[in-house]
Amino acid sequence: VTEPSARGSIPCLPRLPFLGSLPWLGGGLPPHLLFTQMSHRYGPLFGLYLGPHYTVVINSHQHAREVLMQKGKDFAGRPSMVTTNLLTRGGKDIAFSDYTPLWKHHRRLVHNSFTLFGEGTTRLQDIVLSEVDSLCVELLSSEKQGFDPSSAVTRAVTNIICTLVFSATYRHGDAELQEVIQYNNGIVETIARGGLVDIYPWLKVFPNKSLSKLKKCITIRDQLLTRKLQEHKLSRSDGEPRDLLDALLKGQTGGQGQKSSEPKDDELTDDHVLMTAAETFGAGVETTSTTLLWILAYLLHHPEVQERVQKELDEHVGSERTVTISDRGQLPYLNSVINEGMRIRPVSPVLIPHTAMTNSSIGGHIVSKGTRVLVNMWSIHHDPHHWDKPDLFKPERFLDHRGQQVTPSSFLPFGAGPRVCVGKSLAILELFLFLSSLLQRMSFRVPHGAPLPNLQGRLGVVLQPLPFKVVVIPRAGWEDGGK
Ligand code: HEM
Ligand code: PLO
Repeated sequence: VTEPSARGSIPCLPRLPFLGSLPWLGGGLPPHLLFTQMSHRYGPLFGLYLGPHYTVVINSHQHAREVLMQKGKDFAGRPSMVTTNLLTRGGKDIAFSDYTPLWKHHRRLVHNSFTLFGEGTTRLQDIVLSEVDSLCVELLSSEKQGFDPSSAVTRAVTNIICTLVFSATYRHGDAELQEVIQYNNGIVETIARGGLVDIYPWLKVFPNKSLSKLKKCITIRDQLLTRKLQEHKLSRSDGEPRDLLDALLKGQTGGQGQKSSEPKDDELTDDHVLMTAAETFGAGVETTSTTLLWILAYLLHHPEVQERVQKELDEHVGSERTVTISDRGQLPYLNSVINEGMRIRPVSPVLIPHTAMTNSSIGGHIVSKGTRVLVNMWSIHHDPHHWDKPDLFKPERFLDHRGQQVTPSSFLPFGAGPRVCVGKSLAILELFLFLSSLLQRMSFRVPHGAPLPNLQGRLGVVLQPLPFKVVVIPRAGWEDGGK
């Protein structure tokens, strides 16, 4: 290991007082592409000033592993930001809360509750499979001329999270489900646009249209979740937790729920419970549905990939029975398609900012406490030194010559270390069960005369595909719509 500082300082963009490096960040490119471009000029590790904040940008998997894993604890902090403070009541959640003993306890509790519903029981799989079934029925009876699949996919994924978090399952068109979907869309639309506000916190005193929309959506969200929390407190028993809300209530000190009016430093308050539920929604819905839509978009571009997945499914599962998670080991090509989708279009092309908790170093360069660190997953997933023709969709890159699965070291779709995605195993379960059942039962085509989906995407809070249309063709045995 090279002594820190032996390598001199990290190359840094120019800066002006007050504005920092902002004048050099123009050009309108989204951050992940801008940073990738800059890494060609400054090297894979460079610094810049976002307003007053010194920020290091990481573009190589070696540095990413050092920051996220080897020195994970040094870099496990989160900066305080205006929009996310609004969203999380000042960091009473998991994703945007700074690294503290309470946060560690909180994260462990959420992680354990997820595990409770996942491994060891078939409950989670049953919940997912029942939504997958309804989605298949809906898609198979859809408009034959072509339709946008995004609302059906979002509804299915939202329903899974509603069951997990507060045991509600909604029927098609339910008013409360519509409300959840709408406020969530409102937050997604506004939170990333408040970008500037997060650089200059004092800007929040100016009227800001998207900030007020964000506040409105947060109010609606909080009313709904407070209602659910009250219902749960009344109907809760000492037995097994029914859902995430029950598990969190049980995890609060004493198990009876604390009054949020007199919180102690080491206790999970009702606010924490509420913010966790809200975040599980946001994270659980946006990421999974976006990934599914990206994979669908790529399958429309590559009918040969779709056929190969279906061939694999026909050989190992057939059309008679439901695919389950125990089939996963038998379907390496499908798993590779999922991996390739998450590689080529990471939902989170730049990870949530990390901050240095102590003085530390990256690649032998000194990094002082409080430095912000942005991990650019886009450039890591498109690094030509590690990926052959990185802009092409080639699922085979995740298979070796014997057709066995391999995981390249430059592949980190869920991050890693102390801040790794808490929903990782849920996400993998969902992606697998959705795609396997969909492709077992139907094929997707571009509607006659319609263009192929645009693959550029649009960066909001996640990187989303632009709307596109599909036609669904039932496969043999599923012509009756699977009812
Ligand atoms: C964090 C990816 C699904 C909950 C993250 C991070 C990434 C990620 C890249 C940030 C890591 C970092 O900052 O270093 C994904 C992808 C998903 C997915 C690609 C699906 C395809 C989910 C689901 C849930 C979830 C289904 C919950 C139900 C979270 C939470 C965090 C997180 C709470 C914050 C962790 C922390 O800061 O300690 N995810 N995620 N994610 N994810 Fe996911
Ligand atoms: C999505 C909109 C919700 O209303 C609030 C929300 C909570 C958690 C966020 C999520 C949003 C977007 C995706 C995030 C997730 C935490 C982890 C995940 C940022 C803003 C990723 C991919 O890092």
